Amino acid sequence: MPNDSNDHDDHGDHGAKLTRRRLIQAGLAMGALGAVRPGLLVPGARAAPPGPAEVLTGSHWGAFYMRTERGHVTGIRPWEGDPHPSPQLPGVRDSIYSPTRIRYPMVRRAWLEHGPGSDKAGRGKGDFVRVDWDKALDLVANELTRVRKHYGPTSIFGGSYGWKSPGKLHNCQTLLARALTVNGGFVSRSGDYSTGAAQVILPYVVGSIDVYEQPTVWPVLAEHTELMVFWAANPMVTNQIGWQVPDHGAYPGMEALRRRGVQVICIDPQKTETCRFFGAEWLAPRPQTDVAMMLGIAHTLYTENLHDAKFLERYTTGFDQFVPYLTGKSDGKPKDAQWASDICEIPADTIRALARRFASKRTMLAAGWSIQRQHHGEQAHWMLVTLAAMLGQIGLPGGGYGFTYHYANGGSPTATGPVLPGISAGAKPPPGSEWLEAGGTETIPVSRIVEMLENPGGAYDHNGKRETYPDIRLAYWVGGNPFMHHQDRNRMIKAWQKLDTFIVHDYQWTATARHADIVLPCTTSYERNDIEGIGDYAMSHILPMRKVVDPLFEARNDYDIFTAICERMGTRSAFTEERDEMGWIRVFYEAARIQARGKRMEMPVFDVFWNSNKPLAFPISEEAKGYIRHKEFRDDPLLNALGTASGRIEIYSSNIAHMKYDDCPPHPTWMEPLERLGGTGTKYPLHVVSSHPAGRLHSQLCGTVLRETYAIHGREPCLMHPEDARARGIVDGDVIRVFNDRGQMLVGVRLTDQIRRGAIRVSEGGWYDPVEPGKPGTLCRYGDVNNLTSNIATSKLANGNCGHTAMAQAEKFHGTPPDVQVFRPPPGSSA
Ligand SMILES: Nc1nc2c(c(=O)[nH]1)N[C@H]1C(S)=C(S)[C@@H](COP(=O)(O)OP(=O)(O)OC[C@H]3O[C@@H](n4cnc5c(=O)[nH]c(N)nc54)[C@H](O)[C@@H]3O)O[C@H]1N2
Ligand SMILES: Nc1nc2c(c(=O)[nH]1)N[C@H]1C(S)=C(S)[C@@H](COP(=O)(O)OP(=O)(O)OC[C@H]3O[C@@H](n4cnc5c(=O)[nH]c(N)nc54)[C@H](O)[C@@H]3O)O[C@H]1N2
Ligand SMILES: [Mo]
Repeated sequence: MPNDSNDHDDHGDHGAKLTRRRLIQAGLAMGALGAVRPGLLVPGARAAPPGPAEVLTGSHWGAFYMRTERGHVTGIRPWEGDPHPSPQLPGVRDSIYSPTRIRYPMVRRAWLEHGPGSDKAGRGKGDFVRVDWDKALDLVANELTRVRKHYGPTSIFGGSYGWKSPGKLHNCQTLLARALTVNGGFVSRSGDYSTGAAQVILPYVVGSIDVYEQPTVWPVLAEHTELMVFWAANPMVTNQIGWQVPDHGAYPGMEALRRRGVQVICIDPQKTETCRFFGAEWLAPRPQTDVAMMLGIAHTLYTENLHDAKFLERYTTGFDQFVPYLTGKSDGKPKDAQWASDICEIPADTIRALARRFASKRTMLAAGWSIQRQHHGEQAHWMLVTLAAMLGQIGLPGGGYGFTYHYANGGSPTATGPVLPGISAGAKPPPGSEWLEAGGTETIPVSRIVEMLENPGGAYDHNGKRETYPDIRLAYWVGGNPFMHHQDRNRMIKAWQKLDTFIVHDYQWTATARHADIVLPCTTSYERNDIEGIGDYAMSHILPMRKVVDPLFEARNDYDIFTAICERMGTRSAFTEERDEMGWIRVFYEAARIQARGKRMEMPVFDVFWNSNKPLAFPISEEAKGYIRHKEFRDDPLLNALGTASGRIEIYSSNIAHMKYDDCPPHPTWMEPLERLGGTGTKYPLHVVSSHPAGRLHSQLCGTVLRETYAIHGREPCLMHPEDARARGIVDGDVIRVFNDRGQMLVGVRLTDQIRRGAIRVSEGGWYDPVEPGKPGTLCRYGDVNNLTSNIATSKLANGNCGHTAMAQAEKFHGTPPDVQVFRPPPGSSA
């Protein structure tokens, strides 16, 4: 891989890669490196010594010590350097011993007895047979060989997306890509589910994907921002986790804003934890109508001459092509506050007042990502940048826009440390083989997997190109849960029948593992040695992740599983480069040490670091604490031109105009989504908000004790406004059935006035628990919200997922609801 991070092609990577590159460049430009104090770095300057049997490690939830007694983890305690430990830590410990652990290699009976492609509709029924590791590995190696020989590398899908555990070596997705690469290639994917639309459109608008880059840092906001607008962002909840090990630096950042009494507005169908933390103003537009609301604000700015014409002139292009649309000159519909109000249900006066307040104050527009995980989601971030450009505060301290204040603690000042390398997908790509760098022979946009399975050889449009779907026979998934994360579960279950073979490694019986033909049990992070950085943006420490306990049952490391498969395929040494676990960890550390030396910092020798049981800290420069996004561009737009066609912010994009897409016009535009609250022709009355859960990470930890803190009658909670409930004869605590034409599920209802009328909230990540597995349309007993969502793509430009596009109906469930089964292992699997 040509980059400093080694995950291929997903947001962690884009995040780490671009952020780091930017920052390293910024650091060089600012002379920050020269300012760093040379000398020996002290591991974990702030850490108190751990107790006798406590091992320091970490994961998506932070760095922590695990206490062990007789080889068993009996306690978990956050690392002292964590300013805001995640309340999910008890679930992290429990995940090791959860009854949902996969214990042994398992093969679906029909597949084992009758071969690949047998009884495809039987997937998900749980009829597994335990096999020993040798047999399981032979089956996998032989099947990969068979499929490749008959159908070629483009018949194997290895683009396995998801939130695999951190760790520079046990990065299971990169390990899968590496194993498939050394054996001749595979089909991978581009983009991710998080920012599928925004990361494709923003390069046309601001010249970079932007959504993973460092925004103006929190200390600058605390000093300069007068009005902080969280637009569809809930940083109090979503900053709990990081792609690497989170530093939780956003929490002291938010605390500082609160202390200074900065005005905060939250624009969200829910009165979020963030809104409550700040005691903020809550504005609850109809979901999916934010672009209309932003246009209403823009119209007021323009007609009241509150927009910054000088900024628009100097730093943007295309405003004059956008104005006729804004004023209605081009289509007869002025996008004024009243027009916007009719769509979004925020009063026109409030919209006008927002425009005046934004313009009169130093305003930061901090947007989350749900608004682009919707039909035509590209428009949301484009319009938000346009609004910020009209306000003219981009590049000023505390003003402009930011897209990562809610994610992985974006806005934490970045330390001046080395970039820790990790395992790469292609051992050593021969010159000219760019496909290796992309991590696959071919790629599809990540969320088009169902279309791909439905239309082998079919053509589709993507970002200006005409592409063809490959003909997939075998899919291999590690470190992700597509039977949670993908939309329209029932359509997906049917599409999955295209596959001859589906292979999964996981440590828990997710719905994905249950739908596999071959299931291999892997270790958790706490059963292996690894190394990782703390803080996706802060990059404040390097963390030794020492093994806490031995692997449970027959679990093996993904690295060892792939090594054994490659051994059988004759490619072992290409895969391992003759290194074992500790060998790799040393290599990564030493590479960082050499880089650090180049920055006049001396890291301790590896053994000292490893045995210290402490993270190694890097200094944060004063420059980093004063970082202002787009300041260089503002200072000199010619010398520091953006990476767009014009070098400026593009409010009109000729590149997009050339594509002539009916679902992505060349300037920000309000377009009706497939269905919405208040939409004409929309069949069902309730908008389903599938926000990210406060009590888990997607589906991770749903199988743990944490569930008891939120489940209602053992089911996923559904928030509903009391008036919506009354109209349906529903009372608090009822089990209700939520349904639409795509699917149905049971959930437990919680009535609250902290969600707007007409919207219900069921977090993504609930485990899919079908009453009749394999049967499309069957009732889900637990509450996987993707039973209800649509598979539609955001547009031909980005082909992003639309997890936040769903309308449904709800009714009281009469009779005895069927027991939830999904938190018990499938029959026969614990023998
Ligand atoms: N409706 C709706 N749907 C959504 C969203 C939404 O907002 N609304 N959000 C979307 C977004 S942004 C995302 S990122 C996705 C998340 O979707 P996923 O990332 O697929 O969800 P996770 O539950 O994190 O799944 C990760 C899986 O990896 C496994 N795993 C962890 N570590 C390892 C390891 O070391 N080895 C192996 N082999 N397995 C491991 C875990 O046990 C878990 O099963 O969901 C998307 N889906
Ligand atoms: N605790 C926890 N933290 C996480 C995750 C997790 O699973 N658990 N997942 C991580 C990942 S992978 C990602 S991608 C990020 C996700 O970050 P986001 O995509 O920003 O998170 P969401 O929860 O989907 O949405 C944020 C807010 O948008 C609101 N919202 C939904 N629809 C609309 C709308 O149409 N208009 C407006 N104005 N608001 C709307 C929701 O009510 C919610 O409060 O979070 C990360 N952090
Ligand atoms: Mo995500």
